[in-house]
Amino acid sequence: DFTRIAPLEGFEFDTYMTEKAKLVNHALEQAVPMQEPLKIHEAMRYSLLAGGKRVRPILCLASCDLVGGNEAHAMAMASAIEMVHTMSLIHDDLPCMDNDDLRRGKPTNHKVYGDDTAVLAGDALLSLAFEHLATRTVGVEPARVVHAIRELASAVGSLGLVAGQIVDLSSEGKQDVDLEKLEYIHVHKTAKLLEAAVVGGAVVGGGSSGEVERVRKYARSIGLLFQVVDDILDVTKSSEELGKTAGKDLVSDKATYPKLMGLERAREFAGELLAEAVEELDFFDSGRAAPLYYLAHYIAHRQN
Ligand code: GRG
Repeated sequence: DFTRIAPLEGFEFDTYMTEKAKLVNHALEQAVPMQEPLKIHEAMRYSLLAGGKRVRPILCLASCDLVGGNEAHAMAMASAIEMVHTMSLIHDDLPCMDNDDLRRGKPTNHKVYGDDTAVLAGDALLSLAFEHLATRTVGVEPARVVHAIRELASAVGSLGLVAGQIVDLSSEGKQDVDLEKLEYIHVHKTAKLLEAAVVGGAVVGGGSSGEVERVRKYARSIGLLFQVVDDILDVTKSSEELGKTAGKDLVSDKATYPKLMGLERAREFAGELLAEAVEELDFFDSGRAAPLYYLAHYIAHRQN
């Protein structure tokens, strides 16, 4: 159901997003200052501060707030998540992976700094993410910090983002990608990091294990939703561009939800995932849940 009644009259979602993105950008700016060696820090900052919607760090802050935590306690986690996300984009854009020239409306990291520096900028951001999370999460019980580190590490590694990427790369140009494999790729490439963001925010925010598991379910649904909507947008946008009913991804080789289940069923599936996500929020105070509620709707209805 795409049209559930909003739980909080007067919640200004756009203002919320702008304000939180500003806070995140400020924290990221501070987390990676310009210093020697200049070249590597310039390359790290180039991609990290390139603009991005900051959906993951905002989810992290919103989840901390949901369980009654202090937002300042989740800022290091939120920044670490965006560092990991950015490094995955830098590496994904490399010639040995997707070979993309543009990202966030700017030339990709390797186009500006060369492949060697882009690899290192990614490595350095990955390492800094964990250092930052471990050293800059203050006022939180150490066991909770360790828990947050563990969530992020498992989301990134060979059973997380890297798993999704390797299966995706191995599937390229093959015709055997069925719904199960497509879901595996998306759950690992996209949903795992969203899950770490939301769960990490609840963990450092002092959430109970019951609350943490509820937000994990929310995150899994919106993670897959993010990708189903992406696939739908790919089709509908390219059909608009082409002025045809069948878009690029209905005719190209790449497996997508609309291609494997049809556009209408993919839309229904997105609606089901949205409903599943917001159902988990019913157990929380509706005022505190409003940002996550609107974030789920934002992911479902975004136009780019
Ligand atoms: C993580 C160690 C490690 C290596 C990287 C390359 C790789 C392994 C994984 C690829 C991950 C990848 C590129 C996933 C796609 C994620 C995705 C949905 C990106 C788009 O996210 P948005 O729309 O982008 O939030 P902005 O620019 O707004 O942040």
